[in-house]
Amino acid sequence: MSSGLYNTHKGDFDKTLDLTRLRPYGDTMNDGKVQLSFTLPVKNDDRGQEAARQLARLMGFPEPSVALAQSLDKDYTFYVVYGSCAHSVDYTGIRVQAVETETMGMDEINDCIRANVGRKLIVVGASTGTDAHTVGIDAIMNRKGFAGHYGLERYEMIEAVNLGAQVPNEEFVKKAVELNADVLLVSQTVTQKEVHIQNLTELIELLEAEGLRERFVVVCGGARITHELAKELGYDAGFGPQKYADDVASFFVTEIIKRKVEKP
Ligand code: B12
Repeated sequence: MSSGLYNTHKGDFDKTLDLTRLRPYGDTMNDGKVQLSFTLPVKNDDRGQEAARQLARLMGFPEPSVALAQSLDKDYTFYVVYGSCAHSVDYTGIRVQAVETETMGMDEINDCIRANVGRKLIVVGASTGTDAHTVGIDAIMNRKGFAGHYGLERYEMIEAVNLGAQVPNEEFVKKAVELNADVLLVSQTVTQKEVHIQNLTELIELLEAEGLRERFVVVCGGARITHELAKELGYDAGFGPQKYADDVASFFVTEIIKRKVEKP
């Protein structure tokens, strides 16, 4: 039942781990301990704390304790609640849809483009719609990169054009055609009221309406983007946190070569 990690990490002294009934780990195996935080639009008093406890019980924490109640202003209070989660999940049954391309290093990616495409790949990226967050797309595209991974601008065999934030889908598509792009990179950070779904869907619809969808490899990313969601919305791939330029470039280079083989 247990993987190698569990054997070396804790299996020697704890035999109670059951991955079919996985629960959070706090101080001891299976104790279910969780700390959660939320804000209630009420003043900071005993009644507010009891409301926080009752909500935590309804969320599956039978004996919650309020570790912190802090006034944000006179009518809003921030709570940190500590408790044991009563639920478990079957980890062994979980299957996720993930990008399967193996990540190459920057030099390897450049060599791969040189050998298989024979010219620079043109990559156009933006944070689209009303989204003003640029740090995510910059992390992937800017020369200096992010967390020790160089960005696409540094890749010798990639022409990276970062259009910045709040780029309307129409303008994004126009620019992609003008630059004769191979790859479109779309960043979405704000997910309030599902605005990212609307915006990402609109881009695909626009590309389809203009007969351009197959012309580009289209990839989206952001803090709450999964590969599964991206595929559902008609994208070739989706990348979230802990993914960098080399992951993304490995994906689109492999995809472009695959398409060349299928439709030379
Ligand atoms: C910095 C920031 C801002 C800055 C942005 C500055 C800038 N130039 O980007 C400012 C102050 C302007 C801002 C404004 C707002 N923000 Co803000 N902001 C943040 C903050 C603190 C950090 C985001 C960030 O930079 N992360 C770091 C990057 C590197 O991470 P990342 O985006 O996930 O990127 C990684 C991956 O996701 C992936 N990736 C990202 N994009 C792409 C694209 C592709 C193609 C690929 C392959 C991969 C990829 O690669 C990156 C590296 O691994 C977050 C809270 C937080 N701590 O996350 C809130 C947050 C994102 N903001 C939020 C909100 C609500 C707003 C505002 C609406 C607030 C307001 N009411 O005005 C406005 C937005 C206005 C607008 N029109 O968009 C919310 C979003 C909630 C939601 N789920 O929708 C957050 C989560 C804060 C919160 N907890 O409420 N914000």
